Amino acid sequence: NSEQFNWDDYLKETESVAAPLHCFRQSRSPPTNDFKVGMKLEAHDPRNVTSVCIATVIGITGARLRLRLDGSDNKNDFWRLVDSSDIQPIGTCEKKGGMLQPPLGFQMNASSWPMFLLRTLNGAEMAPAAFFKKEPPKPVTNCFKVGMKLEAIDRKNPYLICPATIGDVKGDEVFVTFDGWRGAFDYWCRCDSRDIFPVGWCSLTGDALQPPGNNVAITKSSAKIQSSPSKVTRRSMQSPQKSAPVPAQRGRKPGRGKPPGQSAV
Ligand code: MLY
Repeated sequence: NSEQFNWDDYLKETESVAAPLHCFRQSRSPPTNDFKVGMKLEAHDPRNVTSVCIATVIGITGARLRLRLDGSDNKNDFWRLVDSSDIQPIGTCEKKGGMLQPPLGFQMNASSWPMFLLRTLNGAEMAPAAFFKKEPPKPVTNCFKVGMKLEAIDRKNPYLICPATIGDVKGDEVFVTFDGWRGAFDYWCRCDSRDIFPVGWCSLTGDALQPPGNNVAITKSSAKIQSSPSKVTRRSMQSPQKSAPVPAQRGRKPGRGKPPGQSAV
């Protein structure tokens, strides 16, 4: 499919360069993901990081796991790389002298936790220790430069990995901007964040890289649209992947690659 997003073409069209591999805290070749849906493991509660909880693998996506904490609801799933230090085999916490905790928002009475834990672990399919990979070392310095391209997790929609550009660099932090999305999803993160990946990551893991946003209807001449977005504009802001693919714009300077306009939702 020639309409599909292609990094080589996109880098040429935007006259930009990919951030070098050594900038990232990611393994050179993505770790293999041997986990299966239904397996249980221990995970730090993202909403209460000092707690180690029981989690179940709800889905597999590339080198990441979609996880849900046992005893929690289905509205707080989170994603972790198989080489994340946030996850470990069942038994690790106890071995270290710790105690498994109920997740934040445990749906039952707190007093029922010990029994819930016993029942949860009884007969559970536990992910084998060999499935957990060692977290890669931190890069020694922040070697990102403004304008470099990368693939980044959309933190508002963390199942999505998208083309992005370094918009700013400050100390150990970088400003991740999402191409074609008018700033609505941008964020600062540490340069050693596990949420950012080198160009080509998704094609190696089999993840579906999102195409850049395409707010192309919005230009300086469309002042009318700015005060009252048309249906078309709204649709293109919400889900670019559902509208007709628009080829990346030619002849633009490196950077965000899209004209200023209305911010996405
Ligand atoms: N809010 C949109 C999703 C937008 C995703 C933007 N990312 C790819 C930067 C929706 O719910 O459809």
